[in-house]
Amino acid sequence: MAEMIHARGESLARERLQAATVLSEVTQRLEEMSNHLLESDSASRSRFDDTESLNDTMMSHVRELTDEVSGATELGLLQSAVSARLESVSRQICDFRAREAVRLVEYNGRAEHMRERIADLEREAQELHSKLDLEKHGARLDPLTGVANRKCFDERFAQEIALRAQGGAPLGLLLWDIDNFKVINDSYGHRAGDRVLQSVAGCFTSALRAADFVARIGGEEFAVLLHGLRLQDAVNIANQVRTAVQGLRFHFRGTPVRITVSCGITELNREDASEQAFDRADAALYRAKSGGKNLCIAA
Ligand code: GH3
Ligand code: MG
Ligand code: MG
Repeated sequence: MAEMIHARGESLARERLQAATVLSEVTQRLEEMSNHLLESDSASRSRFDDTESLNDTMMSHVRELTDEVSGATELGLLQSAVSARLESVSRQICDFRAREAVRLVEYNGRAEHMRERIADLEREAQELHSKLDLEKHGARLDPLTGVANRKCFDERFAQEIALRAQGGAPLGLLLWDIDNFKVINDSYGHRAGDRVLQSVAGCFTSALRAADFVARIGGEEFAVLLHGLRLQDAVNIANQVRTAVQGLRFHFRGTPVRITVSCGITELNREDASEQAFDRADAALYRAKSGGKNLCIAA
């Protein structure tokens, strides 16, 4: 217990550390984006000021030119005044365009930088999502056998019961228990017992359809939900699985180990609560045990 609590404490601390790292990275990215917006803001303000001042200069040129034209008495003087003005106007427009070009290069650089940062952020968010999915998924699997755990079974069973109550397809519940498992543990050791659990779980998943649901609900106890099957079909499938387990050629350190399983089967009624259905299957499993084991019995 102390080890488990310690391990859980360590894993919580690790998760907290991961979350803190991700948060600080996100904060840094957000700060970068906010700086980018501030820079863009000040760049567009300086562009606005520059355009305004160009406009003012042009207006004053036009005003002065108008005065010069109305005051001119000689064509030669008028021509040189107009061409001086035009030269000054064209020089100022050239300068303005050069400043615009610099601003455009700066703007493109900033936009490119921001695009890269946003792509980074999206990638990081995606990775975080997959990691969270994995953790969520991991919390629902039995680490030893890789099938669903008790918590996952309880949730799934409650969902299936609700669907059945609403007139969903038939559903079979199979409760399994490995026969004489304590003897296997006592004779060959706990590690051999663990390997037997893995082999039996593997046998269940490979003998059943992908849509069927397999869970390890206790030490050497498994539950299976069979979709769309009436009682007799569920019994037939259960017997196929039982025969497959019996046929496992399991050896531990060169010694053949006989493995068999017993099963209690029930079909769910529309009015069943999960406890009722579970108890029926459990009572049938008990009969399979007292009837000699390596048996499948229907409730
Ligand atoms: P029966 O045929 O009546 O089912 O008898 P049994 O020996 O299989 O059942 P019993 O309940 O007496 O023993 C089950 C044993 O399973 C006891 C427990 O130590 C062992 N066990 C529970 N979980 C694990 C596990 O994760 N690994 C191993 N190796 N053994 C486990
Ligand atoms: Mg048991
Ligand atoms: Mg047992």
